[in-house]
Amino acid sequence: METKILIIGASGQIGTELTLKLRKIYGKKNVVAADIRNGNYEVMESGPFEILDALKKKEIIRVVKKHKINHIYLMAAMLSAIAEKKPKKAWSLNMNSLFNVLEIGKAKLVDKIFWPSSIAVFGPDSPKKNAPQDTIMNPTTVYGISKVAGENWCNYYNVKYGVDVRTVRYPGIISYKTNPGGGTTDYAVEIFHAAKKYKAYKSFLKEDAVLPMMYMEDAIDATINVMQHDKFEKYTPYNIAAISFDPAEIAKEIKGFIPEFEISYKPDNRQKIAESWPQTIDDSQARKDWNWKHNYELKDLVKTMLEGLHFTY
Ligand code: AKB
Repeated sequence: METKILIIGASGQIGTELTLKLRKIYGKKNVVAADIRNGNYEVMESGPFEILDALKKKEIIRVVKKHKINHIYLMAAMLSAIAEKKPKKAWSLNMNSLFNVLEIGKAKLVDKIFWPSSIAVFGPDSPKKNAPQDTIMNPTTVYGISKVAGENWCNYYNVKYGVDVRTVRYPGIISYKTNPGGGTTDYAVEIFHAAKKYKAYKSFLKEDAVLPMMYMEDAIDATINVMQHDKFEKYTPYNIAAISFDPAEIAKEIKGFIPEFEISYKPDNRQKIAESWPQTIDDSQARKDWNWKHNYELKDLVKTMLEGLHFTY
């Protein structure tokens, strides 16, 4: 059967680049982008697009039937920092959008679902270094709580109703093509724009706030690879890791390209969120089960970001 994909949240940071990559692999007409707002020019022009609210199940079903969709990627979510400001709205969006899609899986209207989780599932009680996939979680953010709950619901629908749902836990994702919005790891994208524009950046995280990060291309590969894998014995929310660094380290790398670049620090409420997350995570199971590997080290990422942004400024 031909793969027909629906991406909900296709105008967001990861959704945008995921849409373009999936269209390259599966063909433009087979990948329907959907979001509550229009996407960028490339997303809108390169294939079918539907305005779609992830909270409206009937609407999702209509789009699924119209395009004969069999795989859904649910990328719509409210991220950690903004979710702290709008807890109920975040909970509603993050959970109810997932329920909608899981119910569609239960009704056998689609046969595979991708739902992303995050390093936000971990909390202050989790190991700071090399946090295992299965460990004490106890997240202290609304976003983290929604991700742990979501993972449990994915497992429930998988065991009880045989829904094939797949999950990776994203670290902070960095790209020059699309901007994140409302996350704690957003500084690692902002810093490049500021370096190019002003040769200076004021970080909202402390200089030694080490967090797991990843270049977008690696994140997209992980997402597509976990979906392309034949069949998993059980639902597994996979840790995926690439690099970990703090603001001081990335600033030093940027200085290698832009010697005048200066970083200063004014930590805000996002520092507390960062402190609740691990610095590094153990992704050995993903590496073993479906050959996950990252390609971008810190040096490659910094070079690619600065070269990519060159054309934007
Ligand atoms: C955030 O900072 O909220 C996200 C994430 C780590 O899931 N980038």
